[in-house]
Amino acid sequence: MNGIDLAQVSRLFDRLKGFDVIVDRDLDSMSSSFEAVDYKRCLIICQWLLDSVWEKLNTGHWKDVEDKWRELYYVASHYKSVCENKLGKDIAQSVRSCDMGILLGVKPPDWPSLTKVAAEFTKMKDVTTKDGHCDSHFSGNRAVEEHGSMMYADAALAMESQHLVPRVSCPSLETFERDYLNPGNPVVLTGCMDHWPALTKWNLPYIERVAGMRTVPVEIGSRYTDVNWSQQLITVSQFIDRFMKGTKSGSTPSLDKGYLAQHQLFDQVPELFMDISIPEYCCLGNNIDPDVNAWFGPEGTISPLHQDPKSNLLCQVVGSKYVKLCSPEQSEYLYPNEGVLSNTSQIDAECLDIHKFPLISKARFEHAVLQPGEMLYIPPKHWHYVRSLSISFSVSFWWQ
Ligand SMILES: O=C(O)CCC(=O)C(=O)O
Repeated sequence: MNGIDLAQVSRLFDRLKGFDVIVDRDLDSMSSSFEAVDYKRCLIICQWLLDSVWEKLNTGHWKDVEDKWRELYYVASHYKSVCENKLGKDIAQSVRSCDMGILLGVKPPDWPSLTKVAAEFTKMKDVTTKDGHCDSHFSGNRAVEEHGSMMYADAALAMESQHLVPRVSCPSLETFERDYLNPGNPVVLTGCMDHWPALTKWNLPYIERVAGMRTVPVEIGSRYTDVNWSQQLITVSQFIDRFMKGTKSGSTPSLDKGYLAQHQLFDQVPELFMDISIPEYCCLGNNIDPDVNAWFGPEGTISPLHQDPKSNLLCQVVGSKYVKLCSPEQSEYLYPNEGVLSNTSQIDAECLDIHKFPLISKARFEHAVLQPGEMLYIPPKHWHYVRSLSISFSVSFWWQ
């Protein structure tokens, strides 16, 4: 089941060799100890290899790291996961090793997919849904929705008499193209994702069952522009326990905000992809494959006011979100940062400081609250600020 084809291995290793004599030697030892069914030794060598490659991955800028090192990381992670399994370690450990390979490595051509290997490991262990210690307030969609609607009332009040993004029920492709896509107008589309199984299936126990063991990058901190913002690799179960429900001892969830934001979770856990579908409107772009990202987090996650280069359909599956938008023509009123964060405004979109940023009073914002089953079309370069009003799971499709 482990997907390591030994016949392929030596051919592939030759390609990966020649960077470093120690790494070359370790590759040979890793493969020979695996062949000799000495999984204990193989595991130790995998760890050496991963440690040496880790240093390469963390030296200099990420984009300058040669693919060969990342391929090596992928391969060693695969071996590690299989050895752990052969040695009878917890399946969660093998899944974590696969995920580290998926997240930090690159799949060499012809090498088996770690996504598939991880899925096989996941199947081997039917993760308990932990209903026993799950805080009942957050145990399913119903509770999430009740909580969401409470917060929704606040946001709706705040939005009274302000400019609202228009809402349209399932427009034809022609109407969408003519009225929204071509002129670059945002719109909330209703009734277009009613067929998504995710709408009825996704709740915390289900997500934990399907993806609980998977390691994901979680943003820690109120917003990515804050100085104390950071990212951590933790499992989905740890993320849910820490940020979305009371701990086992019944204490309150962490005061830190954690956000599984803009992560290609559906490539990592294809089972979740079966619960959604690519909106038809994406076919109006030139590229048939949109970038699909997951945005999963507790109440109060904030994506600061920023713009992205592509068209976006932000689809709300669980809970609700408040969104504030501003057209690209008004960028001069929004005080974009300089440098790498130039796509992000310096202003706090929900607490406008007109003394510090006087031009902001000229900006005309539009507002929307997205409820489960609704998708927001955000045109390219349109500024958007997003705050979750409850536990929330959204899926974005970027296309052009
Ligand atoms: O939902 C969010 O927090 C932000 C979504 C977003 O910025 C996007 O889809 O581009």
